[in-house]
Amino acid sequence: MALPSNIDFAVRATDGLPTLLISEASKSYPKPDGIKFTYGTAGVRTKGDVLESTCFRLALISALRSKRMGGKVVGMMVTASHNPEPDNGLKAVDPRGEMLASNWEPYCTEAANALTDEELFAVLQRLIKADSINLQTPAVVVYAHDTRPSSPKLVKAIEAGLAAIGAEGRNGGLLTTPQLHYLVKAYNTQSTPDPYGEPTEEGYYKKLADAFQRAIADKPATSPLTVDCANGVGAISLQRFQKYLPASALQVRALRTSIDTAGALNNGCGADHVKTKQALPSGFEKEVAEGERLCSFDGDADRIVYYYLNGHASQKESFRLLDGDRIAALVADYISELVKRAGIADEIKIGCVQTAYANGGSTKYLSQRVPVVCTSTGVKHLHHAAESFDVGVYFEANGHGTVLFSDSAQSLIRGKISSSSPQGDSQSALSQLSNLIDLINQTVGDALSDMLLVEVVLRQRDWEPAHWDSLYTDLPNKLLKVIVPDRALFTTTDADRKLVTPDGLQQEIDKLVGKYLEGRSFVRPSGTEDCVRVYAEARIQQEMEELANKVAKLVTDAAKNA
Ligand code: 16G
Ligand code: MG
Repeated sequence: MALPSNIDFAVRATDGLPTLLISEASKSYPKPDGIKFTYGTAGVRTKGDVLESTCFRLALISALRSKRMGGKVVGMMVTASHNPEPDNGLKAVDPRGEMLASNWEPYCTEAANALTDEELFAVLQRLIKADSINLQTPAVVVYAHDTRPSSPKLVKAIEAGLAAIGAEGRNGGLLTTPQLHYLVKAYNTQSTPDPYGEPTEEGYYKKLADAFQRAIADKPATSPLTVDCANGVGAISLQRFQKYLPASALQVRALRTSIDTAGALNNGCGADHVKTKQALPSGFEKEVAEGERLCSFDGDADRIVYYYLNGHASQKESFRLLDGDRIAALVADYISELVKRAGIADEIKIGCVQTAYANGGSTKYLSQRVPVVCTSTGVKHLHHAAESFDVGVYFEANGHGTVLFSDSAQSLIRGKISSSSPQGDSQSALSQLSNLIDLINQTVGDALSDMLLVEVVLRQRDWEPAHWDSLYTDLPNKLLKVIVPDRALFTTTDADRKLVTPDGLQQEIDKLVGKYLEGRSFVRPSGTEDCVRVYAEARIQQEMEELANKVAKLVTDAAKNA
């Protein structure tokens, strides 16, 4: 006997995916022809005007992720960080506020590239089966976006995807990337014994402002801090944050805050500009003075670098960069000292995580103090490695980083704080560690939270930027971009430090590197741009320049001959 024709739909609508609803909605979000999307290091990233179908489809995947995680809230962030304004991107955030589990990334890539609805459903069905997802579980997704002109349209596509699959969407609005990560974790810990914070934008500001004021104790601000906001969303969050902090606690001068000026985002400013050009944001030479503390956020405010001038702005050599490596050194030293003073050095193992881009000078300095490990580029790798320590300090040289306190380290620290005993040195060190636990955004690198952390350490130590700068000496270094026909020819191993292919290229690089005093160089394909990156460092500036150029030439030749 033939089954009634509505059986198929009924079965799918109750036990399976609501494919009819998704197909209907998906008509408004066709995949653009000829574009191959990749969910890589930092999600999907490309031109903002071709991303609507990807946003629609990744909303479906995010809803499945939420179901897979028992209905916990997951996140989606629309941003292309430090990339130029016409770019945009999307990344998914797991319930603990971390990057999406990497075994889901290939499904994101395949879903984004599916040519038909049938192909899309096949990907989703495979995922549902492979991860035993119960489609009856409700799904909740919180999403937010940066200031790019293409962002509102992409948010609409996310909303359409969530509606089609029947997931609850919560719109976080205009937020920095780390604020979205915060929200995800805050929602999911709301009804636990140890809530991360109030799950609102205001809750985020209050948590940071309170922790900062406790951490600086009664040391008032002595000089203002100038912040380059990259003309991005960091300008908004910094301004909103200031309402929660008395000016006496921190004087901030916010520059590059033009979020509505077309083409201004990350243009001649921002953390990436300052780090890669090793120079001030354009125009700063007329706006800042020698010795002043300066810092730059990137376009979505998950990175920060500090810098200052030790001479007149007109002299190029006056520019002194205090990058992610230096933040790691400053913070690891300070936390180590607090842990010793608190008398818990035997119980708390502090470690540092870097990538191959860390300057050799910083690695040497840190290794003499704490265990240091090197991972592949990309926050998820560093974050994961940092979790193996009781206190894991991770920073990329580009300024993305944070500090993770394990659950047991947090309980140990907080459990030893006594409300009755007098405030001896060990008690004050424990309280300060507890303040730092609240001040630091432990989900992901956060420019605002990292800025406050640096300000606390400098203030507590009474240090000017020059003192911080004097901790160690950087080896001269350079990062070059090489455009090649196919960057996929370049594959790496050993945390990006060695090339596997093209055949023989690594041996040639090794031969070259051996000729330079303290020489080091490595080559890796970019995960966010269509290019290959070459890093080089050496004791002598001129030799380093030569090494960088010669390795770049080897790369160009190898790509041509492949
Ligand atoms: C992304 C990564 C960052 C990494 C950079 C490398 C995240 C959130 N961000 O911005 O960690 O340093 O890519 O870029 O993972 P590249 O692959 O183009 O050199
Ligand atoms: Mg960023």
